Amino acid sequence: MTYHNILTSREGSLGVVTLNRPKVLNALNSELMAELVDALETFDKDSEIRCLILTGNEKAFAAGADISEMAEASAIEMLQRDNIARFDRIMQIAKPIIAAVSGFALGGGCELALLCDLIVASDTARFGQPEINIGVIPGAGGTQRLARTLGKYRTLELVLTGRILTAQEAEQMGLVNRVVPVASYLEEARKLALEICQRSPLAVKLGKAAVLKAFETPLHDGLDFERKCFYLLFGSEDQKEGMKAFLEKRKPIFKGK
Ligand code: CO8
Repeated sequence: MTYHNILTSREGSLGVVTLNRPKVLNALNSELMAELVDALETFDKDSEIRCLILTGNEKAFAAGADISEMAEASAIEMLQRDNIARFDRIMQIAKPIIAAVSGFALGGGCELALLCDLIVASDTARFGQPEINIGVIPGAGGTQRLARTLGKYRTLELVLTGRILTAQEAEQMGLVNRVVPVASYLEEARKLALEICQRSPLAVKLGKAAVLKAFETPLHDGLDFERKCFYLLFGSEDQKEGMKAFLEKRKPIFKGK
């Protein structure tokens, strides 16, 4: 697939996807969403890639779904386009995705960041669900993922008033992993990604799956899933190598086997 709305690059075992519609603050139109899913799924299948970064530019991660594409759409047209189903496909990506967010992460842009596994924010980042200002509500997971992350009252304030959070507020509320100066947010995301890249890819994959399970299941089922993943990893060469290296006081070499 040729991409017109995103850029992709490989940096060793790191795959980077950059949203690239700067004139409209990376508004998420159908074409961009299709390209984004394709790029993430391609990196996910690539055995040399261990971690992904999703980013925008300094001014905007993404200012939401493309309003010009939706404004006159009927309910049936929205259903037929079903851009939101693409968010479900991003949820199926097995490798960790780090959102490197600067500037606006609003509406669908905030929901896209919330789909990622870690969020590194620049001190200029702004998070919010302003859909209420244009007569709708979040549609790509915002009400559910924010409620699970921030709790009922903070989420309702954001969803019902459209209030925008500063990066510092988002950090205090536990919405982001860290806030760094705008000059270094991408570098910080890279550092975090490279740390993950050095771990066993199998353990990383199952670690992500097990943590995400916590949002889907009762505790007992989540614990059951975690235990099975834990035992399963004893079938990997990486587990043998990791524990042997610890005992031999050297750095492990993980192969993802
Ligand atoms: N859609 C389309 N165009 C946009 C969007 C958007 N979401 N956001 C900004 N733009 C465009 C502007 O129209 C403007 O274009 P032009 O230069 O041609 O007039 C350009 O980007 C620059 O924007 P502004 O001039 O408005 O820049 P400001 O710095 O003055 O303001 C804001 C920045 C505050 C971010 C402002 O642009 C804004 O409020 N944007 C809309 C934010 C919003 O309401 N987002 C929610 C959209 S609804 C949604 O996301 C639902 C998601 C559910 C499904 C997802 C499916 C993909």
